Amino acid sequence: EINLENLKEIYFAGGCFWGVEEYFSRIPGVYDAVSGYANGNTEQPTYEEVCSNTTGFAETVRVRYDPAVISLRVLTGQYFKIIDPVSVNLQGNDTGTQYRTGIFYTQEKDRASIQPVMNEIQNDYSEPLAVELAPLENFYPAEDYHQDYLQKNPGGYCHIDFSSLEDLTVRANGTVGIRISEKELREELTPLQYEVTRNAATERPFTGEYWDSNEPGL
Ligand code: MHO
Repeated sequence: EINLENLKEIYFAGGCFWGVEEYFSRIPGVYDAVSGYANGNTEQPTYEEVCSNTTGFAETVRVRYDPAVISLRVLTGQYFKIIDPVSVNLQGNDTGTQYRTGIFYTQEKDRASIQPVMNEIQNDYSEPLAVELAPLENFYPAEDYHQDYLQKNPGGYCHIDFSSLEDLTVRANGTVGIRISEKELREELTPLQYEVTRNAATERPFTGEYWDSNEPGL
């Protein structure tokens, strides 16, 4: 039995939420990922209002995770694999405030887990990171058709190149992001961890691979 009270949440804005949601849904220890709109200045925005670029919302994914399986630090490291952290309001083909990058937290102490990862990433760039680190001000789940979009629309628009991520992870053998089989996953995780991981995937068919997020990579 999963105790939902043990789950934590963090909010990642990384461009079009279709791909971001799909990505986090695949990470073991992530219980669920929900697409929505965060840190804007109206209430209950529609997708069209968010696209009008006058409401200040960022397409954002709420990630609920089990901290016994994956730490916020590792989760943050995974986030940086799928964004361009120095691009201002631009991810993939998509431009505008709606597509800004950001990590929005609900507990002040989460900053202390996230900031060191950002500092380390910053060392790799001469420009300042464009990623906002800020408290979550508001979050509205997006319309149903935006949830699990890439599961409902295989081959649909996705600014994240999942295939290049796989190549990268093969080369980075032994670090975060290597893909492991379900058999290995079962052997490596405690029954509770395994159940949480499986639960993240119950809504969708098992594809044979999961992200191994147990190794600290950053
Ligand atoms: N370029 C994509 C973005 C969709 S996303 C939900 C489109 O216009 O369909 O922002």
